[in-house]
Amino acid sequence: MTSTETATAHASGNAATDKFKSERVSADTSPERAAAIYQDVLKAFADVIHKHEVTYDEYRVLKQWVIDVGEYGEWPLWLDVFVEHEIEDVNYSRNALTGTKGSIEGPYYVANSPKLPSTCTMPMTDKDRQATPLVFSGQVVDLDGNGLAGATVELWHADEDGFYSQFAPNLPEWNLRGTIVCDDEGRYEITTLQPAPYQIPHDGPTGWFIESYGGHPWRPAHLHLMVKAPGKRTITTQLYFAGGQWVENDVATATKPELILDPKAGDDGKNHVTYNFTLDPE
Ligand code: MBD
Ligand code: FE
Repeated sequence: MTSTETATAHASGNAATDKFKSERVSADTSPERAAAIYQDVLKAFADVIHKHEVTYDEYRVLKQWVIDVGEYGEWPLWLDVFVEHEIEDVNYSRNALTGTKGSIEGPYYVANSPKLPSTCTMPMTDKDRQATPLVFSGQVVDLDGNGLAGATVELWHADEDGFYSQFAPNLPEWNLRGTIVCDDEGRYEITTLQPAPYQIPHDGPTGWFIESYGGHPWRPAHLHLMVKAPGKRTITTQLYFAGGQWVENDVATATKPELILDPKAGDDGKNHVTYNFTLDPE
């Protein structure tokens, strides 16, 4: 992954694009299914163009913008903010799942984060330690509520300034990232920091796009999680905070009522909350 010198949309976009390109992706889509999907996509384009009588100037602006998104490396960002939630939604319904709801992965997941014990503190900087600590505990269970041995909880989130390690400069490689190895009953108790509301990078083409329709670039404060256990379906999800700014108006449309935490301030100066993850069978 390239390191980034400045916290710009261009730099974080290029880092996200490099990371995505380092993964090998494929899908077993038949030519018939591919034809059906592409024809419908083009039909949707045609419908919009005719409905709004799109002008040649508007077409050329689109063309320029698409080129810019690529040059800034912002396709992972733009697609995950504006498209991924529909993919996530349709896959949850199609598989008739009943476990904990998922949410979008977003552009900043990195696999193979360092392992941490079931009771742990996330790697953080001295600056991060000045934020309010959040003690997040719970259990990974199956559909009958039995604790799952061999479960892991991968957690990644931004610091108070809204920066994700490996996508912003001057942060330790695995800051606020870890793979928590749960105990034999799937339990964990993770101390991290209470995250803040987050602005997606908006000084590049994704930001110009949002500005063009008078939108905002904010996401509510959130934790990203990927929860795994042997023989169970992996959940990729996010957790949010009750009453938090932008929970009702997330630019990425990725909040759900089932994914909202309501931490209580303890006498120890830390926020405390419990949340369990229920995994569907594979
Ligand atoms: C994020 O942190 C995020 O979660 C999403 C979905 C998009 C951009 C940045
Ligand atoms: Fe995020």
